[in-house]
Amino acid sequence: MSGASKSALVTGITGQDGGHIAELLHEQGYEVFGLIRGQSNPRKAAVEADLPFVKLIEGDLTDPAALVHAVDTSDPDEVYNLGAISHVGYSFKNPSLTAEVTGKGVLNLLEAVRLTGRAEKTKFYQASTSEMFGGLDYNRPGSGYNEDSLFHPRSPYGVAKLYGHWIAKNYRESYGMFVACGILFNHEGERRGIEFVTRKITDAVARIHLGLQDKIELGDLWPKRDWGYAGDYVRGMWQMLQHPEPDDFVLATGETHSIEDFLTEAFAAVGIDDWHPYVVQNPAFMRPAEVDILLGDPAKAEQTLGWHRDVDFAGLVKRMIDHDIALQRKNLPA
Ligand code: F7E
Repeated sequence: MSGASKSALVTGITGQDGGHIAELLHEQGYEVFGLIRGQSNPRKAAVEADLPFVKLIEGDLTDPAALVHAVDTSDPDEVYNLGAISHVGYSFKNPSLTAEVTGKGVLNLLEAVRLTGRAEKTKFYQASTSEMFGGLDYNRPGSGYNEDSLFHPRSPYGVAKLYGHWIAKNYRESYGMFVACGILFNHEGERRGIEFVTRKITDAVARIHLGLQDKIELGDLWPKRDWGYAGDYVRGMWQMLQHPEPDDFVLATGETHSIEDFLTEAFAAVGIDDWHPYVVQNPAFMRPAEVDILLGDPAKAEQTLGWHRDVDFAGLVKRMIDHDIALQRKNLPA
């Protein structure tokens, strides 16, 4: 199905998923609008260079009037609400702001769609997250979390996302809006921010490989995550909005790996067998409450949407390392 003559509004356009979905929508022929916040957002120039086809609209998820303006300007067939304070560690330090942006921001955007008379026209994708499950032992089914699993969020971020998830479902049930919630497990790639553990590792390994850095400081190394490739996951977001019925879907790989596994794979990619001499643990990167293990079961998305992931764990680490080595080489003096 082509998106020719369709319009989409993407919040979180400066983030990893915003970049991937904007490209996908542009390739499908959509007119793509992106919400960008801040008086002088330092990432604006990078977005303009990376995604020149995106029409940027200034506004903030905490500002209802700005969202009405954004929705009126873009007149979207599809809204992708990817904007959030998305760093779990940061959310412990700024819990109230996280509630406003990551939680109440969803309500503000849904209201902007509804109050401008677009409840029937506009399809809405809400970026829900595996952080809503919490990873606790008693709460984890053997085959992995699915759409029916219990929620027990373990961070201000997870709690705020749970509000966003339920208010999105509530607007589906209350107003008949086409609202789909994608419960996405960790997804990474070349566009991932350096503050997330995978990119922090691949950036450091690239620099160590090129002799630009000696060590990497990390927090806990035992937590396990179900890591997939962001490009595969944004395709799933789009598929959710093309499905005849609005619904909730888990996107995951069905595999889980510890941070130690990620280190092993990343260092092996540059020919280093033992990563221990390069890694220093620093309590500053540990969290007041940790999500021990995340493992998702994507069967519903696979069977209902025909979604599949192309990139596996080894492929993900390899493409991130290759990208970061090339990036560092570009910055080296000739
Ligand atoms: O941490 C541990 C950390 O920050 C992964 C977000 O996209 O996915 C992401 O949340 C694990 C945690 O991602 C460091 O304690 C150790 O156990 O890369 P992360 P996350 O917290 O899993 C979910 C699905 C989302 O929805 C979020 O928005 O790695 N860890 N040492 C570290 N983490 C970081 N960031 N930095 C370290 O130095």
